[in-house]
Amino acid sequence: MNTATKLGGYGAGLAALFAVALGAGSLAGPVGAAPERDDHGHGGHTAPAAQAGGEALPGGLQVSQDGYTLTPETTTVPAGKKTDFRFTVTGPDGKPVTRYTALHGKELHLIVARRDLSGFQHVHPVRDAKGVWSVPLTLPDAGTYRFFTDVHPQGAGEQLTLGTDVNVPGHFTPRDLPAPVQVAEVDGYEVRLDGTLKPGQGTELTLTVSRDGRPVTDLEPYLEAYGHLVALRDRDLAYLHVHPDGAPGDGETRPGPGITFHAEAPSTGAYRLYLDFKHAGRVRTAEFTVHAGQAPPTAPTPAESGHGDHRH
Ligand SMILES: [Cu+2]
Repeated sequence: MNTATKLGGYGAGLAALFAVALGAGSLAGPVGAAPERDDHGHGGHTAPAAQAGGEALPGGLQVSQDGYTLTPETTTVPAGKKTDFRFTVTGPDGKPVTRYTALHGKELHLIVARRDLSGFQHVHPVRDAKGVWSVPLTLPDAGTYRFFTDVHPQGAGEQLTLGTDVNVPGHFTPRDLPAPVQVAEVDGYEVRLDGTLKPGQGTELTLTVSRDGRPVTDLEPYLEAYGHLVALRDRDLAYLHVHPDGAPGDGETRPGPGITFHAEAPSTGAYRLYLDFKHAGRVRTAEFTVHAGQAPPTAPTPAESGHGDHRH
């Protein structure tokens, strides 16, 4: 009894403290509290953590995070025309960032996908001395695209995936999300996916590359790995962090046919996976739809078979 009362009191105290902290955060937020600029990622700017209810958001959902903002020079690009896409990543001081820590051998990775998860591209823009990034891009079809930058500005507490929408005007025909398959084909290669995504839990995914039915055992290093995997959540395009297991030259990792990754899905639902791999001097992308958690609609439960006309 006594203990319960004490615990209750303790809990109430915590709740009160939390409420005070939230109040302070929301008061300080809009004013911009200049003195506490971040050296620790989320130290100074308390507002984002408080808004997210204490849980870290998946990457790619925010155009601005921890004081760093993705700023395109234009958010409209014509369909089917090669365009020099230019942008900056500005820091907490409002100026374009010019110092980055490389990730997989590049200062910045630009990932592009239309919001229906078609039209994937993974490119590496070049930066000028003033911090302006540019890359020639062709977006073949109309629609709204999500542009992601994977960066680690020096001074930021962690790697950031910032996201912005870019519009391509014209008649837009949305594509339904392709059904899950275990083997994807690209340019005469077959890529088999083994492993499953699980909500809130890290799992291993292995992608095995073959060509004409024969395993490919001479994959070429691409971005300091034998494969680069991007995973996007259907509907909001949350960007998952996926890490390759092993690297070329570590004495253990073989150049195929299997490439293993660690991935964690932030929730149940459908995801689109994009595997970049390099062979015979070219980078190709194999794509998969996968479901984390709930069974995909292609596997009806026995209880539901009564729906079918063929039973009675
Ligand atoms: Cu990249």
